[in-house]
Amino acid sequence: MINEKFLHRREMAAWVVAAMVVLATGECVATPPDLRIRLNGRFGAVTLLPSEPLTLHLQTVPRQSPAVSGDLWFLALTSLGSFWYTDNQWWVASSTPVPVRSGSFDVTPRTLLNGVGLWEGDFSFYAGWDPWANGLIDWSALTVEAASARVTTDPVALALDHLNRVMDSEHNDFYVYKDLDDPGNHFVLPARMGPMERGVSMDLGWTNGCFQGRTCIRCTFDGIDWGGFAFLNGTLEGNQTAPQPNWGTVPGAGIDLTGAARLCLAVRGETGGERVELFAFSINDKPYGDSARKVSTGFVTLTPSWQRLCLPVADRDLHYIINGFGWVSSARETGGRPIAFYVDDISFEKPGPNVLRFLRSYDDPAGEHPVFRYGAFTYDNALALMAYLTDPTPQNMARAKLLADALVYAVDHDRFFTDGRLRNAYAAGDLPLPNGWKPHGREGTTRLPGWSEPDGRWVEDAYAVSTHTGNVAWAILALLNYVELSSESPEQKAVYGNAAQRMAQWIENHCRDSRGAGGYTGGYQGWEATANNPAGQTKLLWKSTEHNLDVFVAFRRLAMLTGDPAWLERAEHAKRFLDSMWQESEGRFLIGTVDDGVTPNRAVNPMDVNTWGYLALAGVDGSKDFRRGLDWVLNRAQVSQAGYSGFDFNDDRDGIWWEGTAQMVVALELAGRADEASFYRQHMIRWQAEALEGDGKAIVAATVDHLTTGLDWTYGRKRHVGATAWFIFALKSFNPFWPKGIAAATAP
Ligand SMILES: [Ca+2]
Ligand SMILES: [Ca+2]
Ligand SMILES: [Ca+2]
Repeated sequence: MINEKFLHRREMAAWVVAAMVVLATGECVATPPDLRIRLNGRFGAVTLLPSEPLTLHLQTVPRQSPAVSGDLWFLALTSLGSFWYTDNQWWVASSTPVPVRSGSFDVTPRTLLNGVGLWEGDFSFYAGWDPWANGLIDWSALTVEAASARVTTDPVALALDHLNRVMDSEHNDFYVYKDLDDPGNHFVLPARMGPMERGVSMDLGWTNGCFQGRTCIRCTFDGIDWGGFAFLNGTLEGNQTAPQPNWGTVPGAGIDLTGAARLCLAVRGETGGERVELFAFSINDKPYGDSARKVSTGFVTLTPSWQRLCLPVADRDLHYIINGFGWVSSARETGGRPIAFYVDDISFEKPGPNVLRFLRSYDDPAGEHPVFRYGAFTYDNALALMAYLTDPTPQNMARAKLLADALVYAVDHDRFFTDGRLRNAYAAGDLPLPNGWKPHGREGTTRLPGWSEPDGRWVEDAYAVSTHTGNVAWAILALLNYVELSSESPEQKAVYGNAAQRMAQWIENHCRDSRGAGGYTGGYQGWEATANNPAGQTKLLWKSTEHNLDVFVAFRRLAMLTGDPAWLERAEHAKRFLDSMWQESEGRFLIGTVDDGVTPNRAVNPMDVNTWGYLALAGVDGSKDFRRGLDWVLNRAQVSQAGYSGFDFNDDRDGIWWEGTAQMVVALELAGRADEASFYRQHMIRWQAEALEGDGKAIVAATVDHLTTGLDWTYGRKRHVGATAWFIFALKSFNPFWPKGIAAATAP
């Protein structure tokens, strides 16, 4: 019985592979519709808890007309056999193919599965179409689309799914508007249309009764003449900090939407009966206007409840779009009556799995501070890259590569600096600015996180735009780990290694310090020099033990990668500072120095200098017993709270900081203290499953909101990419400083 199933699955896999091979040889006889499978709104593979619902939706992109002729199939391969979807019979178990439609039919988007209670195991879903309506699969002209789901209780697989979901959250579709300031938005410049450009207004941050998420758009028209808004890509030049309208006169300022199936949005009237036209691609008569002819709903009558409207766009030439959405109303249509209505969730059906991007650090779209809603911190993304390396499936390695590519892109495409520095954070969403946005004359520069104030000004966070030495060092470690653990070609590895060297050279050139015991200073703070900020960034003068631990390992490993002894000397320069911060009498590291670069800062006692101290230096420097640092953490930062045991960031013990707890687990495990490691690991696994703000997958950063660090930031009850990545390290006993072990790493 089991063997039969196994054989059957292999047969089916061969069926799909055969179809792919045929397609690759180009023997198709007709243009098939594009079939796209979404699982819970996501492309690709998803991992589910047994209790989690699964929705399987089919998107279709008709190439010529929605009516096609042929055979259409939907197949689910599962551990309990194969199932075929039929319109009347739901999913039926069958060992032979069952076509859902045979003949001529509309390939309309449809939901094929919407349920809970799937059994544990792997599920593969296929949609297949061939042009001969004979009820048989015709191998020579079969189009297949596949997606997979895994139902499991494995904590690592579930945690990785959290990273996947966050990584893809802005790229499952191509958004025009999701929420105010959402980094996934495009065509972000609304420009007035109509005589005198008056009589219309919009509130892009309306919060009452929205269709989806935190905000929607409230639109008004005063009932006189006509008017509306066009959502433009716009342009940005020189020192401008806000985009300017472009109605089709500027070349190189369009967005390529090729592959989009439909433009979909949600709309409702304030009272019902409002008459509006919704459209896109309206700029058709200008030299650099929309390449696509206008699509429009025509004038439609709104209802007081939300309606979902979709406009097919796949038959248009979408390679150069400057107007992604718009609306108008007119006195003639409204009978001279003023109207108000709402729009939300405006997106083109177009996945972007390969778009360069970083992960939002906190999965908290309703959170109080915009930089935590949307900022993708460099450190968290270095960790996410490494988390994928701990489970090197082809899918995970592809994601690690995309993050490595994003780091390389970031170091080469700053909007201002060309000296190898990274910023502390980037915007989630597309990493590059859109075409036509050229701050300081540069194209494709990286987007930094920000938000609009109520008066419309765009604001950025001082920490996010700064460059701290430790964050650069973590990016170097991420690239070095990718080079060591991936099977890239030597040429490609050199690309990542060279980018790591440019980052390291920035640290050496700008942060090497001769005061006191040497080492490297904290980095540079604030915004680059502009007309409003002529002084530019400020050099930080304090020195951090953590930063120097990161720099020490990064430089040592660069020396090994490049064979260049200069990096060894630089690593030793960091090491001298580390030696001065080790307190032999107490058996622990201090946090670093104050601004004079000499006087130790004894006001703050973080635990992670000791976990990182152990992970970075044990086995490198045999003259000190860094295990004593772990005992210091056990004695000074251990917290039991609400049934959980773990560690605080500092020694006031106001709650559990799970990222640090995971660091302790890795360190204790590598120190041979497996029982203690196992104890805290079990508490983390329970926290993953039980935290109120969690989803059974992510790690919520702390057991309390505003967990103190002793420094000028706190941790809260928010799902955190960094904590989730460290959780994966803890379960995999992965040391991010020396993933192959120090002995192996330092062998000649
Ligand atoms: Ca057929
Ligand atoms: Ca919304
Ligand atoms: Ca604390």
